Amino acid sequence: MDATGFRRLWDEIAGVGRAESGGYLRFSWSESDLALRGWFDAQAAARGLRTETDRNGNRYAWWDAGTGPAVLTGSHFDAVPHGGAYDGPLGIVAAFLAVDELRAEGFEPARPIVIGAFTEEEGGRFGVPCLGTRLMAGVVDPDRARALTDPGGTTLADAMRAAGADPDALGPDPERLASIAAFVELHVEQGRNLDAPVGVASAIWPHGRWRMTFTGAADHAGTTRLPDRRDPMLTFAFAVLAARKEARRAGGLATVGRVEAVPNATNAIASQVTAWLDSRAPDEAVLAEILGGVTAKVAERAERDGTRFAIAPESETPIVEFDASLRDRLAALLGGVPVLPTGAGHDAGVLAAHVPTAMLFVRNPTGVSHAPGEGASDEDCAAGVDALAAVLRDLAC
Ligand code: HGY
Ligand code: MN
Ligand code: MN
Ligand code: MN
Repeated sequence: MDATGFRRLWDEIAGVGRAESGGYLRFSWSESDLALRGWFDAQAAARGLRTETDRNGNRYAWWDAGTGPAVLTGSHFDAVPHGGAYDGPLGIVAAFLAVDELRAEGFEPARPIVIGAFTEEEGGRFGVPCLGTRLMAGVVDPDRARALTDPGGTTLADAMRAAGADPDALGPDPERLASIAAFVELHVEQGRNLDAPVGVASAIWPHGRWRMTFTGAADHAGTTRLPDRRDPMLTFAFAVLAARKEARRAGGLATVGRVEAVPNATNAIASQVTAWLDSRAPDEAVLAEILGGVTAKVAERAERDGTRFAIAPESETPIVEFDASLRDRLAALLGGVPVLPTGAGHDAGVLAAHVPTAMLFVRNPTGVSHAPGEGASDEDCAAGVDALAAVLRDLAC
C-alpha cells in the first residue's frame, strides 16, 4: 500500500462531521453517522461485498469465501464530541484497503472475511461505551439501552427509529459471536507509547465510568447567605480535585466530564449537578483504590456542605489480556513489532471475552487522542494496511 492510495480513500470521509474546531461530531444514529454508513455500503458494493446490519445496529461487509467461522476486522465510526479523525474510522478504512490488497494478489480466503462498523463505541451520545458490541455480547440489558438518553433527552430507541432502525430487536447475539473465528481491530495508538509505524496490543487497562450526582438546594445567588447554602456545585468542584488527587496517589488516571447543572443559571444556586467519572488504572486494585478514595472523600465533603452525593457505575471493564498466542503470532508475523498495553477501551476489549481477539496499533506522532490534534502519517497508515492484510491472510488461509 502506498501513502497516496491510503490518502485517496481516507479523504472520502475526512470531511464528514468535521466541526469548526477541526474535531468531529459523529454521534451514533446522527446525520454524519448515516452518511458514514452510506459510505460503508458504497465501499462494500464497489467490492462486491455483502452488507448487513445486526440486531444491535452494527454494520458488516462480507467477503463470502471459503467455509466456516469468519475472520472479523473493523472498528467504529462514532467519535467523542470534537474527537480526532483516526480513532475508529482508521480501522474501517484500513480494512477495505487490506481486502483490496489481498484481492490484488489473488488471495483466496479459506474462510469468510468480514468488515465490521460497530455502533456507539465512544458512548459519546448515550454514555455507555462499546454499546453495539456490549449488546451483542449480552452484557448490557436491552431495556436499559433503549432508555439511555443523549444530552438533549433523546432516547436510543427514538434515535434508532428516526434512523429507520428497530430498537426492539436489541439484544444478545450468540449466533453472531459463534460465527467469528477471530477478530482483529486496527486502531490509532492513543498515547505516546509507540515509536514504530505498527504495534500489537498486549492488554487494555481495567477502566470504567461512574455517574456522580450532587444534590443541594436551589436558591437565590444574591440573597442567600453563605452559611445557609447547600450548594451542589461546591461538592462537585471538590470531587474534581479529589479525583485527580486520588488518581495521583494510587498511580492511575481519573477524569471528570459530561457535566450538567440544574438550573444552570448565573444567579441561582444549583439544585443538582451530575457528572461522570472516568477512571483507568494498570490493575484492578489501583482502580478500586481510586474509586474508593473518591467515594469516601466526596461523601465526607457532602456532609460538610449539607449536600447529598451519589455515585453509580455506568460501565466497568475489567483488565483485558489479549489472547497471548494470537498476540505473539501477529507480532512475529509482522517482524517483531512492539507489543504494548493501552488505557483506551475498544470493541476488541469487549469481544476478547468471546472470540480470539487481537489489536494492531498505528503510530500517533502527536500522542493526542479524543481531540482535534490526533494524528497519524499517511505512510504509517499505509504500513498499518499492509500489516492488517498480512494478518488477515494469515488468519484466513
Ligand atoms: O474511552 C475510551 O477509552 C475509548 O476510546 N472508547
Ligand atoms: Mn476513543
Ligand atoms: Mn476507538
Ligand atoms: Mn430575580
